[in-house]
Amino acid sequence: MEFECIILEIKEKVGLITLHRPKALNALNDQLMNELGSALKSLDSNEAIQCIVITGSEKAFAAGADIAAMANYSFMDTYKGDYITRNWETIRQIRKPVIAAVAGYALGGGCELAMMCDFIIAAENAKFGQPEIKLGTLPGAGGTQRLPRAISKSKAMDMCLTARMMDAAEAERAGLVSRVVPLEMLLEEAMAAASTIASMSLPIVMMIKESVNRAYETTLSEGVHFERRLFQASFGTEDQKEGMAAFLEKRSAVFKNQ
Ligand code: CO8
Repeated sequence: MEFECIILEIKEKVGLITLHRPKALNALNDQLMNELGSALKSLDSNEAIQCIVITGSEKAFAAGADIAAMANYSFMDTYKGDYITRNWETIRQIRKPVIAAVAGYALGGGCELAMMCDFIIAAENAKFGQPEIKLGTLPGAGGTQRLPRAISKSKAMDMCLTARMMDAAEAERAGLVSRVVPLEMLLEEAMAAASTIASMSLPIVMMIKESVNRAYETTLSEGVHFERRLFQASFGTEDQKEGMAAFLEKRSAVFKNQ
């Protein structure tokens, strides 16, 4: 499939998606979101791919939903028309890990997209924010829900109500991002993390993703129960036998994704 607003590259077992609307700081219009959804689905169903990285440019991961495209929408357009909801949740259906490699602005829908990824690696120049309040609206792709879970109610309120941006150092302190690296190291670091994940057993990787995500949706006792079932299920895989045998034989494991 031909893409115009994203670039899709396959690097060994990693799918790299680069958001690419440079003139609009990667503002997330319908076309970009459709292309992103298609690319994510195709990587998820590609057996050769074991991890996905989404990145943007040095200046912007994404400066939010496309304000010019949605400025004149009516309530009925947004409610009935599905214009700006289509594909926003596709990323949540992806079963393989998705890493956001964020440089520059991750604002509004851009911050929300990054938070929908499994973890965020940020460049030192990254800036996160939910400035929708300045536009007379509010976050619409999970910002008011994922930010409090990621960084506490107090900081989430502060960001959503004042529209202030959080720099990379604060985002790391607050737990929004897992690592901060110099800008020139960002892609290398994200691809190295993706390659490490891609060297593991894919079914176990998927179980871990499913189990960590369950922590957001359920009680502690239900989550622990769910985790234990998956732990038990892992003993039905060849890769668990291989992983433990390799440890005991003091060699590297060779996983077959079985
Ligand atoms: N939408 C459309 N175009 C944009 C956007 C955007 N979000 N952000 C930047 N652009 C465009 C600018 O209009 C400009 O275009 P042009 O050159 O044609 O005038 C170009 O990108 C460069 O931008 P600036 O000149 O403004 O660059 P600066 O370096 O001066 O400023 C900023 C960079 C601070 C990032 C600034 O562009 C800005 O504030 N952008 C808007 C940020 C914002 O408010 N984001 C939130 C958008 S609303 C949202 O995301 C809601 C999500 C809901 C999802 C719902 C799904 C269900």
